Amino acid sequence: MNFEQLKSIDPEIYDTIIKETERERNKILLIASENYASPAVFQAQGSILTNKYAEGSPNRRYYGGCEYADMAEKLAIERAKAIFGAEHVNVQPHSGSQANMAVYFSLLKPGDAILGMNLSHGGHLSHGSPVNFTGLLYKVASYGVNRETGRIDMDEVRDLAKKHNPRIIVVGASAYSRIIDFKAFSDIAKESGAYLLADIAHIAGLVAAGQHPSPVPYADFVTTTTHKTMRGPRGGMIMCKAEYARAIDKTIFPGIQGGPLVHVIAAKAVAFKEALSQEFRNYQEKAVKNAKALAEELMKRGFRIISGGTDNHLMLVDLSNTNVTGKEAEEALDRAGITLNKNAIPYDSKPPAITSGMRLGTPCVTTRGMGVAEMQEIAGIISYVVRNINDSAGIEAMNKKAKDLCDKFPIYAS
Ligand code: DSN
Repeated sequence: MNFEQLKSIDPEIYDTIIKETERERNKILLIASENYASPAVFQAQGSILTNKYAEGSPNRRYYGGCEYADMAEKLAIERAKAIFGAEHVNVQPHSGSQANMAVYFSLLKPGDAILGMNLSHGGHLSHGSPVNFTGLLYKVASYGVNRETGRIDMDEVRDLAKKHNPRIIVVGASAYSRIIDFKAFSDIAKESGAYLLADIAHIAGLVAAGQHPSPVPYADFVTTTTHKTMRGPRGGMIMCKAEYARAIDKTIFPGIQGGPLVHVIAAKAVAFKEALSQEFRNYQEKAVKNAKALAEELMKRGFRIISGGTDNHLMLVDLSNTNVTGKEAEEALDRAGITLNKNAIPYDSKPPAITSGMRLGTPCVTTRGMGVAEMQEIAGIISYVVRNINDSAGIEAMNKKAKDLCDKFPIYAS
């Protein structure tokens, strides 16, 4: 990547970008919500389209000169429809939270009830956490996972829906490793007269590639981010039935956003074109295989995985039997060249800044071409570090192993 002008005008920011590039090249990134976007995505996102104001939607803008902004946005919408089969798509949300906010604001009044997955069991802030606008504005009821199975208990969801009469049921997670039964959620939503919002931010790439069942036939609204497994630019998107199109578009603009980020929308279009390729389908299949292999190898080494394994791109490791907290594991592993995040496990007794768990995902390592053999090697490094957390020399040796793996699977090489 060529940053000559940036280097001369702002050497400090140039230096920051170079250092981040080195970090991403030279560490094994296992944060389940991250990925390596392609240089084509970067080029669209870093393009001249950032200059343009285009409030409104294609062919209905509040500014002149929007003909190329229209082209970019129409391409993004058409490609998203081709990937997911949605009736209506809005590609303007700046983030996944904004996408969710638009759905809530289209349907709810403050004080209405929503039912979502508990953040501490793997849900998301914007599904009703007390510290989020959803928790402040709405009456929230939360479902979790069963203590024994680690899986969503559909009987609990049904009972809570009956008891709380939510106007929206939210399904989707940021730390749940099992297939989500969207049809079962849709049945419960219908029985209780609620709308169904499926937030597929984590699994969108898998859904796009047929590695996870799609919620599109069942949910009234489907939201996602476009980075994570979709491997595009950081941003959000809403899909919905045609009958809600106008309400959603109006809530996004002028309801909660101003000018769309045309450069990001163009980059979303590029990512969607990539997502329509066979290469992308193969990639998602491999990411799921790699996650299974990593989970199996960790279990062989005595680690407990919540729910006993994974069906998708991530897993949640319970560290309770290791005497190491999530925070300690995250820090020691980073010194060993592996970046992941501490994560609360269901029914965690430790606070969110400490936690008893860690979350691992395979989107990044799979993008750089690693496979099952490398997952086994990575599990070995993780196991050594967690079990020898005070052995600085050993951790240094693991760091060398991690670096060798990165060198074998280069990313952003030029
Ligand atoms: N922060 C994201 C994650 O890491 O899963 C969710 O938005």
